Amino acid sequence: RHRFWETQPVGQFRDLGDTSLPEGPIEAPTPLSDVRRDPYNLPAQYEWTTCDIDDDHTCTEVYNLLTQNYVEDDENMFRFNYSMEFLRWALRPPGYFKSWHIGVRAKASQKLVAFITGVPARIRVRDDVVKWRRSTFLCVHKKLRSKRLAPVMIKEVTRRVHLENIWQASYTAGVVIPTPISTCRYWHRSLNPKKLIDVGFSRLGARMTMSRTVKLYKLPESTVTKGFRKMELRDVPAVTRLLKEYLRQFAVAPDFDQDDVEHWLLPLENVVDSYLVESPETHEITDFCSFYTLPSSILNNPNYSLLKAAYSYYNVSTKTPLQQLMNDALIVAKKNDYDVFNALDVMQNESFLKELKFGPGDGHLHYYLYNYRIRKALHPSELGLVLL
Ligand code: YNC
Ligand code: MG
Repeated sequence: RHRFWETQPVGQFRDLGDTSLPEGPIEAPTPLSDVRRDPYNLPAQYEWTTCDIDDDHTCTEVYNLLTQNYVEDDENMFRFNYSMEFLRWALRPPGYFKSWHIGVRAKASQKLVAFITGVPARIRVRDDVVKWRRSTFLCVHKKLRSKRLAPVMIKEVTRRVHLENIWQASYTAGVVIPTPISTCRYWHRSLNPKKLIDVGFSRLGARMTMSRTVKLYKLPESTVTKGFRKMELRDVPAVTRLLKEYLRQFAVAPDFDQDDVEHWLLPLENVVDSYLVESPETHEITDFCSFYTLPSSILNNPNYSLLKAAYSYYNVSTKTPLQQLMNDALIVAKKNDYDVFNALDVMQNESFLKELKFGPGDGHLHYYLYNYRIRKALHPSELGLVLL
């Protein structure tokens, strides 16, 4: 039973496989004047706050809440540690709304105890481009769990999204709720196998020694593709064209314009890295790859406190084979001291994962749409969308 999610306009488990239901919005927009004006009620000891993440003090509070209470792996060995620069990047894309950065404080102590956010995005589902909200960073302090605070926060952010005349949302989660449009898996490519084994992220394979393992994952010193270089501001128009054309083939994908590409893909130190291939002859931009930086805190290890992880983001190959392009991405990540390179099995990633020595992880990532029905779950390779 899902006491909350069964009341929401999302695909319901009981409707799975019912081909008589139409694809598309589940509920029509209501007139804006019918959207509730007042915030939802919180338990009496708590109050809503809008988090101004431009403000260093507030941003630090958000950072601390998430670093101590956000997503952990199943065995509670690692916890995401999004940096402040990352949070500012993720929460301030073109056209963002401050009112969608929502916190909950304890009235007496003014301590920040919960957080939820949305950012605007245009996402295409098959032929339908809609304004969406992308949702992340839902977090409730560990001491306040299982008190049904999350549904109130989701309703409140939904209300504020409706006030901007937006009626759809996309989000991902590790938990199964009604109803995933697709279920993906993370794959991991060791860059620093010794550290990964020391901290319990991976295990020494059967019949393997440490030195053979280190040798197995060794990468060349420099990239092999001619014309491979970091993306620059002047590349924004070409990268936008390349990406637009490439993302067409997927059932669900963002609809990026140049401003989005500048924000989401232009390199930003320790946040997002993008490389491209410029043909040495024609100077045409033919290929593109990118990853974002999301470290995890290593809980309870005497020697290490942080795992430096790169996450595969958007990659486009037209001339360079995707496998070679991604191998170059691994090489630059290794050079920049990342411990592991992670990738979902979305887009065409399955074509290189095994060959480049990625191993499957044990967690799943489920993709969801709010107020939008898809008749049949999608294969991960039909997804052209990576959420942070
Ligand atoms: C989750 N991750 O099923 P039912 S991902 C959505 N996403 O409801 P309570 C979730 N719903 O099943 P707790 C969820 N996790 O009874 C739980 N739920 O219908 C549902 N963890 O609430 C759950 N961050 O307050 C149940 O649970 C109800 O105290 C139970 O709080 C949950 O950001 C949570 O994993 C996740 O901080 C806040 O466990 C807490 O356990 C926590 O009793 C660690 O809640 C951090 C963590 C989640 C990361 C993420 C995506 C969020 C998407 C939110 C949905 C947005 C919908 C779109 C809005 C519409 C806009 C328009 C138009
Ligand atoms: Mg709760």
